[in-house]
Amino acid sequence: MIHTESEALYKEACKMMPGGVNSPVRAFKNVGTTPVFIDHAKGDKIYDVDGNEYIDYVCSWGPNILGAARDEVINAVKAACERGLTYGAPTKKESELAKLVIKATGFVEVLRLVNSGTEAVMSAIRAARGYTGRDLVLKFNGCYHGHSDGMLVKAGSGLLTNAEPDSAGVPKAYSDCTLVCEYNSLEEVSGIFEKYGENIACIIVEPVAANMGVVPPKPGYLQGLKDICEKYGALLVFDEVITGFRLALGGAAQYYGVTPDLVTYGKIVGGGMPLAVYGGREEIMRKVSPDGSVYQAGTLSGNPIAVTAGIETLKLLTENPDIYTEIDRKTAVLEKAYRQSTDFTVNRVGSLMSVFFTTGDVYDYPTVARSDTARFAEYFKFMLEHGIYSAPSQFEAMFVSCAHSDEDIERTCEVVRQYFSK
Ligand code: KE4
Repeated sequence: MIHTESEALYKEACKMMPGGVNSPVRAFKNVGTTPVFIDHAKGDKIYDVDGNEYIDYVCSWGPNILGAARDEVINAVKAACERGLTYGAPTKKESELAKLVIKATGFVEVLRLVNSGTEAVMSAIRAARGYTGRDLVLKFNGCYHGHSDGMLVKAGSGLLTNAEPDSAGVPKAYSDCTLVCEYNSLEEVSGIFEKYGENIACIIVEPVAANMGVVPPKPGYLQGLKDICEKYGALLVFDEVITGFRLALGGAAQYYGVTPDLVTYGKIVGGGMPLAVYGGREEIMRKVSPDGSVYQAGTLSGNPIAVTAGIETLKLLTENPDIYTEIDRKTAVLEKAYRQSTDFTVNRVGSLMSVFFTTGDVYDYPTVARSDTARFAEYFKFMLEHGIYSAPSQFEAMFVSCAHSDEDIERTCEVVRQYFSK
């Protein structure tokens, strides 16, 4: 494949934007090659500026569960644009989207629309703190919840200690309010709650971790977190920005049968537009301004264009439940091809999957960290050059959409077999 136009555009972009991108992972730094610049996408295909065609397993990091540029969504958004892009005032459509989320999840009673997963998480944590009157938040090593200061932290030096900043520009005062445990260890969580329980506002967790590659919860783990929260009067927050409306219409909460106190959604709920949600139990959400004293606001929150994309996407998912069995079946075909081609560890939950360039169980960040990232980079480049566009990092997930044809899945399996038989 030639990449001359991408290389030229990348050089120019780097002069004006950090890393030439508007989100770091897109810079392909983890795989040591020039990012491809995208011209357009349709269905399960994505096309770069040099005219190369790829089967897309990034799906914009999750939103494109229906494939890119789904006709019904595009047509509805086009019509909505004619009526104005934003009003900064309430609209009927926001209530229509809220009804779809409340019906789909079955446990969300009150919610607020915001513009990004980061904003949804930041706001949910503030609501949890406002409701409990407590300051501390517990998160898990390897889980990512957007770039609000308190979430950009890493485990402190000793066990059961406060976190440390994991980014320049995050004051220690912020990281002091965050605690970090290893994912999938209830023992560590119990220990931390014995020490800090009375001042922990909430646990925030990816019910299926997908930001260290795909790491499923061990049996009983999510329910165990809920039980510990109930014992100490803390709230359980599911960050379902990735899993929401993907693992099932009701997300991981439905898939695992565990109901959190608060939940965040992003990506799919906006149909590819900047829209995210936080919500949950009414008594908690009534704390949010203007009903309550927890302030949160946004100029473009619930704007009619993003809401239209979200409504059309959720309507299609609600009206076509077989989409979930289809994307699960297709991803299982991919999983089988990997498992038959390599001893490397494959984790899959529904239409989320990762191949880790290590062997043995991968169930938390330390076991993920055993992966050979240099070997992953070589695999990534081989796949890209053979027309398969997957995440440029060992620590991301593969996403499958209902637009992925059986032929394209089979073609991908062929390239997988080719790579691992080299
Ligand atoms: P955004 O602020 O990027 O919309 O959402 C943040 C976020 C929150 N919670 C979870 C579980 C997430 O996965 C994310 C964002 N996911 C990454 C992909 N791993 C977005 C891609 C990127 O950062 O460019």
